[in-house]
Amino acid sequence: MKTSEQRIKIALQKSGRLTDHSLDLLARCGLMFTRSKDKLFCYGENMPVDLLLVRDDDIPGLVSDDVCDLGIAGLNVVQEKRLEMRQQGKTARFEQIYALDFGHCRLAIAAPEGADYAGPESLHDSRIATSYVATLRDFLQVHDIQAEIVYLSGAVEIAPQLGRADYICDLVSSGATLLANQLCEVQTVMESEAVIIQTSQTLSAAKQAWVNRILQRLDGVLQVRESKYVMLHAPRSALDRIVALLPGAESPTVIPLEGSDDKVAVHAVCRENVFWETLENLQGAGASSLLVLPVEKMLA
Ligand code: PRT
Ligand code: ZN
Repeated sequence: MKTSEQRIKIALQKSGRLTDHSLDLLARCGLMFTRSKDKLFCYGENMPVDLLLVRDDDIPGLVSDDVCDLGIAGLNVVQEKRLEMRQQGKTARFEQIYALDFGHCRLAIAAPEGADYAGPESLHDSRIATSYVATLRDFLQVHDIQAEIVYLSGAVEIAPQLGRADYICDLVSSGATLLANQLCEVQTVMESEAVIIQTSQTLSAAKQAWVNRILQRLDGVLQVRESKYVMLHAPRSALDRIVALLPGAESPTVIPLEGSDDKVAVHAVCRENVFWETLENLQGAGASSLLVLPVEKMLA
């Protein structure tokens, strides 16, 4: 096997909404890379991992065709590929591993302002413009709706003004684009965020070991995102109440305090954000010397 075949290839969006978040996530997993001159390739300096920078729509296909071992893309794009292949009688050869908590949006149906919409049945015999043909077709089939799908690769939101469609089915995050085009969101088709996918192909043991390592680090990075390390002093008598107030804490460490029989120190990893209100409630329950620290890395 050539050395290049032993290196893991991860497909990422080259330039767009997911690019910075994806690169940042991998950097936080400890990956250091140099970018090629044409910016299509990043060479991993400290791990046998290379990044392929491509259009987001191509990522699921590259992983399914085994050109890349892993890929980071929006669930909307991943689901579209999966459904497109299923509708062609094929099976996408990738598995979805984690949701990555960025790139949040939804695929939604929108109608011109003032239109009557009483649920999916209102879509009967209408024309719906979208770039997400397979996902929309699946939605219409599930709801047993006959409608015409008008494929547009971009600028979907202007289709109703041009008289090309009655509805659109497009991604929405803030809703500002719909508003600017006098459109009103009427139906969510799917919620989306960035996900990491892995080829279903069996990898060599060495490659799989590296993939597992990267996924474990990714899991660690995602887990610590909201996590905080809380330290406080508590009267022994109020210990149960105080521990119950710690958000998402698992088995806190309780340490005796030198020279004090009735007070202990409590250390806990809280898997949720710790807000001022929580600290005030802890204080109200008798806690003192409260300290909240960010957690940088975690390995279960
Ligand atoms: O060149 P390439 O094909 O890679 O880029 P692209 O233009 O297809 O992708 P890009 O960077 O726009 O989006 C990449 C991914 O980001 C998408 O596949 C989604 O998973 C995710 N994402 C999150 C979004 C949005 N939010 C979003 N708002 N993708 C697109 N939009 C569009 C939306 O359709 C609307 O037209 O942005 C516009 C503004 O949205 P509002 O609702 O905030 O006005
Ligand atoms: Zn795209």
